[in-house]
Amino acid sequence: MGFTLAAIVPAVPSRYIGYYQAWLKAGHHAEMAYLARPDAVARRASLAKTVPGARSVVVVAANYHTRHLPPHILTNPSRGIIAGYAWGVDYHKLLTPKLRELQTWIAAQLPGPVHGRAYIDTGPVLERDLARQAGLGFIGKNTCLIHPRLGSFLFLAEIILDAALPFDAPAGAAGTCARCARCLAACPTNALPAPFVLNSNRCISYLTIEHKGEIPVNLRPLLGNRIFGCDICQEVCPYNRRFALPTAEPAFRAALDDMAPPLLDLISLDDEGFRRRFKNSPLKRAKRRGLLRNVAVALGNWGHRQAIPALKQAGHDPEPLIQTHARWALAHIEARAKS
Ligand code: B12
Repeated sequence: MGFTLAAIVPAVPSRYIGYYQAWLKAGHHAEMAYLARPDAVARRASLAKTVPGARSVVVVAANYHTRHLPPHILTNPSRGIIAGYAWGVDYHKLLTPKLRELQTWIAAQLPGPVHGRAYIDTGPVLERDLARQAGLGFIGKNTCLIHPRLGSFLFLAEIILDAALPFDAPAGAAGTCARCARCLAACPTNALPAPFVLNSNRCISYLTIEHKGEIPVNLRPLLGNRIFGCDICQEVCPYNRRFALPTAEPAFRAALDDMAPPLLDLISLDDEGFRRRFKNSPLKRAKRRGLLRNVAVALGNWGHRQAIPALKQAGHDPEPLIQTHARWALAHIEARAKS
């Protein structure tokens, strides 16, 4: 069905729920309040709260890697870099039907009725922890689930079932970061203050996708040209550099302008243009106001005079969030020109 990895594990309580609670207590979830809702935390701790009588979890991963962008594209400040997971078709749309199909198929193999829930990304489930338990990889210092022979460009998903399936043998040693800490050193905003800890308040992925308001002024220059999500902590990971293999899924492949579009093409998008261009794309999540906010910041960071006319126009956008960031960018360019 297109999944790269799969394993079946018993639906036991997570060993790492304490780690999750400490992360919330430290405020590392920023404004993602849904992560801290007591009912949702309880469901993360116990899968039986989601599927009564939960006994098995089928954990799957789908490789979405297509290519590494070359340094001259990544560092071209006139282009905005989009995170690899968002280059092609929205994975929720693509993989949810496949996951449901797998659930139906499993139910058809078993005698008697089977109840279950299938999730990809959006459920109250510790997906990385489940994938680790299932032996699909290990947790890296960048907090990602890393497969020792595929890297971390993997989507995770799971089907929780009340039936007892034959479990896969517990995985052996899966790999480790050992002494490598390139991800911590490479993060421009220091969003990884310690190994295995991600502070969303500083994470470019959070700031450019999930954060709805103004981007803190002190962090804007550090965003560089990342306009939707961020892969820096994965790009520098030796497991990805050495082992990431291209996915067989054509829906994840994309043209250069879907991976690193010229910023000036995006800043002028109106509502209709945005809707048309990102109809099937994960970028829809940021909405026009979020994406153009990010693009304005990246244009300010480019600092080129060529951006001035478009930014002046964006400074009068009906959307106040775009206005304020475009005005910041203009001031930033002027200040740089003077210095
Ligand atoms: C909220 C969220 C975010 C937040 C917070 C990320 C974070 N690191 O916590 C933000 C918006 C920043 C984000 C960013 C990204 N995300 Co996100 N995100 C989620 C979401 C919805 C919840 C994650 C969560 O609960 N975080 C809280 C922390 C504490 O939990 P955790 O990261 O899962 O860590 C657990 C395990 O590490 C476990 N654990 C298990 N074994 C071990 C061992 C040790 C030693 C330790 C210390 C811990 C540990 O303990 C933790 C708590 O249980 C999941 C989907 C889901 N339902 O799980 C996707 C998910 C984690 N995201 C995903 C992706 C693809 C991304 C991005 C790569 C997107 C991008 N390119 O911009 C970045 C990666 C940034 C990063 N380094 O994490 C994938 C990750 C796939 C993978 N291979 O790891 C997921 C699983 C979605 C999916 N279904 O594919 N994300």
